[in-house]
Amino acid sequence: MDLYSIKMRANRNNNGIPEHISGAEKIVYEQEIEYYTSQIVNRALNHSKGKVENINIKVELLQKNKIKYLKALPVTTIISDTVENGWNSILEILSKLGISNGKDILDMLSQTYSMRGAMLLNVNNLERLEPDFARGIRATYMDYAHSPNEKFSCIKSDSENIHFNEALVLATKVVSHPNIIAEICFSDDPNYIKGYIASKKFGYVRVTKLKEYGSPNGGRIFLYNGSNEDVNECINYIEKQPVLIVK
Ligand code: PML
Ligand code: MG
Repeated sequence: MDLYSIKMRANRNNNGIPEHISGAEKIVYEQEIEYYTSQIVNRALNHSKGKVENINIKVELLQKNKIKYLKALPVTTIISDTVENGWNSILEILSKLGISNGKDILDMLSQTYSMRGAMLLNVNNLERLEPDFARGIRATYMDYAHSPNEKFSCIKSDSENIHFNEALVLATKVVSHPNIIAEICFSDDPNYIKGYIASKKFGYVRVTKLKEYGSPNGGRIFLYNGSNEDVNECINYIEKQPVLIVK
């Protein structure tokens, strides 16, 4: 049975500049396209970042033999009672990964707040590797694998599950690339204060508090460890390689 990618992006005009509000994607069977498209359009219309003005939907047939299957990263949770403790836990994991400039890396997170995608950062010299700094790198073409008979069971309606489930897919895909040593993320949703650091070595480590409620700040950094000649192939993998995650 054919699989299709559905991608949604929603924005509103902010003095002539499109301001990103919401994005989502699924990989589904043909008979599920209508159902999931309406689910993600609804999501854009009810986003906590406010009213959207433009919603773009793209539906594409995928070549089945090009899809890569990956096992989801193992998940652990660190309970942080303050924002400071939360970021300190992330610093500790960075240091266990052999990354000694963690503080400088975290200082760069504020540059991601207005970006649509993630920063791709050379972990050794802190050089930004995205071709377009305002856009960043967008991880796409990924979802959980499901069977055609599962009858939409992979939709979870509460926002905690949506954030977590989508982030686990993204992180599993991104850190599966040999040159990505880790990903650091916290949500830009003002109602969601959790984030994570993901790596092949320690899996997906959730941190329960990385900001205060109400803050619209959030972003992602992919930490790149490799030669400059391999950057394009890595970006291509993150943005274009279809991946399905098996739990
Ligand atoms: C986002 O949705 O923008 C990021 C989600 C982070 C999810 C953290 C978690 O709950 O594990
Ligand atoms: Mg988000």
